[in-house]
Amino acid sequence: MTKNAKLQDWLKQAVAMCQPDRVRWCDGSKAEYDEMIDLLLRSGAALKLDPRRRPHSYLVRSDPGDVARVEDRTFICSEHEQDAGPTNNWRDPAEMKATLTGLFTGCMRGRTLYVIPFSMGPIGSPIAYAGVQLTDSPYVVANMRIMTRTGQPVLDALGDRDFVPCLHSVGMPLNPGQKDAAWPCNTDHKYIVHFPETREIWSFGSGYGGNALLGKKCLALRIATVMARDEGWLAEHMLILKLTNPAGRSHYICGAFPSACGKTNLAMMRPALAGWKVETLGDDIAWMRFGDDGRLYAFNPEAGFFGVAPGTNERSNPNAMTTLREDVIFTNCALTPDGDVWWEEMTDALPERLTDWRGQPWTRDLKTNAAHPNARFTVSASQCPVMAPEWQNPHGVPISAILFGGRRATVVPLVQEAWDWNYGTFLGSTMGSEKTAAATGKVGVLRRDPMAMLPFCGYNMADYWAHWLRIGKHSGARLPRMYLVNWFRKGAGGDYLWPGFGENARVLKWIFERCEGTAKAVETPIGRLPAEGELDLSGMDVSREDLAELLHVDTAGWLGDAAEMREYLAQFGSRVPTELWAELEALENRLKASA
Ligand code: GTP
Ligand code: SPV
Ligand code: MN
Repeated sequence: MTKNAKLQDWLKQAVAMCQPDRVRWCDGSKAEYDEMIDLLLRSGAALKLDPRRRPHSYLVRSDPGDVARVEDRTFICSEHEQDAGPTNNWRDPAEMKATLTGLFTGCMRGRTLYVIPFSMGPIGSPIAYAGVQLTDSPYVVANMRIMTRTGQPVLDALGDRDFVPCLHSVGMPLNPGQKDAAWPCNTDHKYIVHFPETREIWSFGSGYGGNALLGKKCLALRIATVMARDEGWLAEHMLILKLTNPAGRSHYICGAFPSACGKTNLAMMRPALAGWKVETLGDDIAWMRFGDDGRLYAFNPEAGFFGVAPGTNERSNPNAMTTLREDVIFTNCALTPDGDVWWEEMTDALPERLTDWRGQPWTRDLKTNAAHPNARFTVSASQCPVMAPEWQNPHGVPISAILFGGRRATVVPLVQEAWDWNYGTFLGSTMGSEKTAAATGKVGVLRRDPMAMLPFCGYNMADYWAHWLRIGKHSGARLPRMYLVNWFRKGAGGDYLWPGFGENARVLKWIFERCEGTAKAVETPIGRLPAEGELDLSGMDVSREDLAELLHVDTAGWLGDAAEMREYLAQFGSRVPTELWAELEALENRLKASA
């Protein structure tokens, strides 16, 4: 329990508004987790997988209308519209509070309100931050226990300090005697709402992922970006990995890739190069601060992975497959006849018969997805066989390089290095990626996704770029090198030119050796690319033509992209830092001069 006055007051108000039948403080125990799972089993939301195949693991099926983040229902309610910026949905905070108060009034009738104190970052770490989530979803309680540090130790460390209040409801009150839905949610009203000035989160109507596990995107990104801006640090949609060369030297690398664009896979990679080692520190979010030595130190505020299942297999991500052997919550995967899960590309051969993610019989001649494309696993990071021992270091690890990358079928080469922080910030700010199933909407459309933060920045994106540029001017800073990478370049036939996954180690090796000062690069109008023979391709069968294409500087393509970037930046008006315009102009001039 706690004497925290803010928590007591807020809880009292929330209970009065939501009118739950019961209030329950979560202690984060295994017994409590088992109880939540039991509720899910009994409601029909979850199935127990065969313990001989997948011990202590469950398959949960969501409502078919509640399968991903809802970006069009995500709001940043700053006092001034300009402070949310053109890429966020803005509503007046007072009006939004009134709307939400209407929706939340009585919304937990017939249900239990769970109080989940959680810490983003190791409990008691000077750079961790606490939140408290109130929710009526046992699925959320179970997932939060895996994804964050929860329970009494969080309250003890919190004392009477401040925290981020996170109010969540699936938005489906129960009348007396009314039968509950297996996956309760609200079809008509979904609101994922952030109040950046007062640092509050209200989420209504969805039980899925980033909509409902409020420590993740809502707190550790959208609200944290605002705190980071005010306090001089960075809250980013980035993986953190440790790369060690055969001689035993290590560098830590962060990478920003949009949703479902390869963070988990890169973070857990088994390198294709003998003697090289990758260890994982985080797969989705990094908080970074300057250390006394002027370096940026990153740590992962989460304690688990909420990872994309489709595409994961023994070849693409063997470490994830090991992580998933037991104690996993799978959501929206398919079910095999022998009581295990399956998803697209899990096995080379398509199973003959399955139960699909909706619970319908599936046969391979149907040619539909058996698992939802945004099917996910929730699993504790401690189960990953390649976690770096220092992943829970309360001060983080010093970062040598930052990668930016998206899905680009054309134009962007396999890797390019920025000359300096400002150009790297420009490359990150203007990066594009083809949309994935991680959010609702049309898949495959190219959109600008600055630093992979388009859906996750809690304030005006242009001010966020200015913040990045300010970080680069930190006195005494010894800044990481910056890179743009692209594993998703396609050939004329529509196939990926680069094998990706473990083979990405070849690119990481070049980056490592750039950090060490030993690898050579060639200057091009778009940045520094690996010099002839500098990318280690030993034991790999990529054709000369494909390689040429992967490292080709597509001048016309880049000029077209630059024109799009100009249009994109223009929508932010005078808030765009002049440095970014200068970088764009210089890029265009270099491209024209080389054309
Ligand atoms: P979020 O959890 O949504 O933030 O995603 P993420 O960035 O962690 O993406 P993840 O690593 O889960 O990858 C998403 C999808 O991309 C999976 O289906 C992977 O199989 C696929 N993928 C990852 N890395 C590569 C790669 O190097 N090449 C190719 N072709 N596909 C990849
Ligand atoms: C993402 O969409 O970037 C995710 C999954 O990491 S979710 O938690 O649903 O946001
Ligand atoms: Mn993510």
